Amino acid sequence: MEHWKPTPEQQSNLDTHGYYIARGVLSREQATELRGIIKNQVLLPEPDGRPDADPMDPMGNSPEERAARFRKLGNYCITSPLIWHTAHCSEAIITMARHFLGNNVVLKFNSVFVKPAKTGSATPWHQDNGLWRDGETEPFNWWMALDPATKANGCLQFIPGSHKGEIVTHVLYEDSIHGELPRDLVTERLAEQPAEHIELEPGDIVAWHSSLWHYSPPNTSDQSRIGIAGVYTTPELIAKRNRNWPNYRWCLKDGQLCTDFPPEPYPVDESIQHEPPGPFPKADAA
Ligand SMILES: O=C(O)CCC(=O)C(=O)O
Repeated sequence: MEHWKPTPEQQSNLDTHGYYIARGVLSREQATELRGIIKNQVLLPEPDGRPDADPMDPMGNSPEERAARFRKLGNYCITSPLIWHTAHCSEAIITMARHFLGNNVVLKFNSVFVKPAKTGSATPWHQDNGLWRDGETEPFNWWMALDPATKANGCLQFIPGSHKGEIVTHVLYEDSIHGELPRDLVTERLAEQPAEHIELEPGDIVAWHSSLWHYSPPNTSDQSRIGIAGVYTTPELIAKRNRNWPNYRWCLKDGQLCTDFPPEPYPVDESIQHEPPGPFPKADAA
């Protein structure tokens, strides 16, 4: 496997702004193939789907209804061989992870962020490690565009430099979809430092520090904005943090790219904590 290292500009962006962009990590054709797999998953009705008969599924099963219903496919990327080998466990991305984490790399999280045209909702302002609540600051986090990601269709926004601060307690508002940074802090911060919009072409990635404050707005455009994301950690960091995650998978073992499919689980240490540290506090009680 080739050794990757950031360009001086990427390194300086990572240090000062908390992220860097790498263009064309996958070709446009590869990105289109991955997007096709995801669209099939999201849009095709269940083979035996009869939503009218299912009172727990009031949103229906037509392609339009399914498109409106999915925000995120958590853990989907470890179930799709094409996505796994082309992205999360590919030489192109693991060589970057190795630069930051060393010769043993374990996938911690994987997601598809679907953000459909017209109906795609916002992801609230957060720090990734503010949601994880495991104290990790070291992992390698990336997000890859499979559709063009633009201001119009709700690309990611970052507050540059915000990764240098502490991990802030995330809170829940009445309308929160998950824990988020306190909204008054975000407003104050944005008044000092405007957000940067991360516009990407299919196959480009952005990688950021786990403490970076980030967000994406609703998609009011008629273009979908599908992206995939991954977070890696290492066996040493897993042993150091008192928190277990259920979907660890080996990607790089002693410098060798793992080629198994299904991907090999990283064994969970039963002696460390399994349960999340309780619900996020309510915003007014925080
Ligand atoms: O895709 C999005 O809009 C949100 C992604 C995100 O917040 C993340 O990967 O941490």
